[in-house]
Amino acid sequence: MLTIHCEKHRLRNSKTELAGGVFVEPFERPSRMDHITKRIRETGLGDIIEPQDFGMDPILRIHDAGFVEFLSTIWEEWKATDAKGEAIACSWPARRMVQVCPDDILGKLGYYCLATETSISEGTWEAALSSANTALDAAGRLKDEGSIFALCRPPGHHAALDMYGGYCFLNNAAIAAQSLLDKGAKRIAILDVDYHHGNGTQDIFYTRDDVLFISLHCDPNHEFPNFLGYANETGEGAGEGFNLNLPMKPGTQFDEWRDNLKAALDRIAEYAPDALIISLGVDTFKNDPISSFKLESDDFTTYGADIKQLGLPTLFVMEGGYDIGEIGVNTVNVLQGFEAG
Ligand code: 7XA
Ligand code: ZN
Repeated sequence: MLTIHCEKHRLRNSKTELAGGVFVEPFERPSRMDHITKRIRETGLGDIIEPQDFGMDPILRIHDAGFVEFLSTIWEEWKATDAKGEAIACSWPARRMVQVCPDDILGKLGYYCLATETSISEGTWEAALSSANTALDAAGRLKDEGSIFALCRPPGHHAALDMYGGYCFLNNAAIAAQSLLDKGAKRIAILDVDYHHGNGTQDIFYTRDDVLFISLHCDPNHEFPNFLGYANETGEGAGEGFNLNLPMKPGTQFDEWRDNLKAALDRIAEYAPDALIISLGVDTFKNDPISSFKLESDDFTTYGADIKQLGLPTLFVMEGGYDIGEIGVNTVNVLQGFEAG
């Protein structure tokens, strides 16, 4: 399987994540990618190539223009202040407050941010752009390749129409889905297997029936992003019935997870999409430092083969996964399981 990957991801190298009341080295760090590319080479999965640059148009098909302008300029604006560290939101337009973006820089950060753990640092925008280009390049090759891996970093599935957070800035999977539709596909299914609910992807496609979004994740009553991802969120308007959330309790084991995967695959088969996008997070692994599910490394191979049974052109887009020691094995196990399935 061909992998698309951009070295510019290294430009996203934030030093601060607010976790447990203190600042820690971010879990979402550049070395994650090194472990995955090393495993791809060790196993001979296939070539790894750099993406082209697709410009801003495909990004603006998904994200709000004011949000994109904010992301592309905020770091320069932040550096011009007397702030000592990275740009971190600390106030929000909460309930019964005014939902308008203010001129004040901290106000702007709060307006566009959905979670405070994600700071903006030098190079964040350039890396986010390269990650979107990675997904776009892979989407453009999907027809010829049949299946392909977009090794995106930073990840994307929490990024909404006009919000960043959960380590995500641009929604790579959504941008790829829209590009496939713009090139003639009629229906796309996005299956999100990351431990966390893909709130951004849900938000983007919630009122549409040309993208079926299904997410398998830890119950948001107990886990980030907390405020979206419940089973009763089924879509709205034309999108009613095209959003399926399958939340599971903390500590879920593979047998139960796989039952939910089967339900997701049945719904995708019924939808009969032209292509399938997998938002591939491997933070369902038993030793993941920020998650609680109990998948073993072999389980990733098993479910890769399960997905193959749909017989669809399949684009894998990298999302989360933070056990640095096993992230390469678990990611490549899914892709190899798919190929062998
Ligand atoms: O899929 N999303 C992630 O892996 C990032 C989740 C960020 C959680 C931060 C909780 N403070
Ligand atoms: Zn995750």
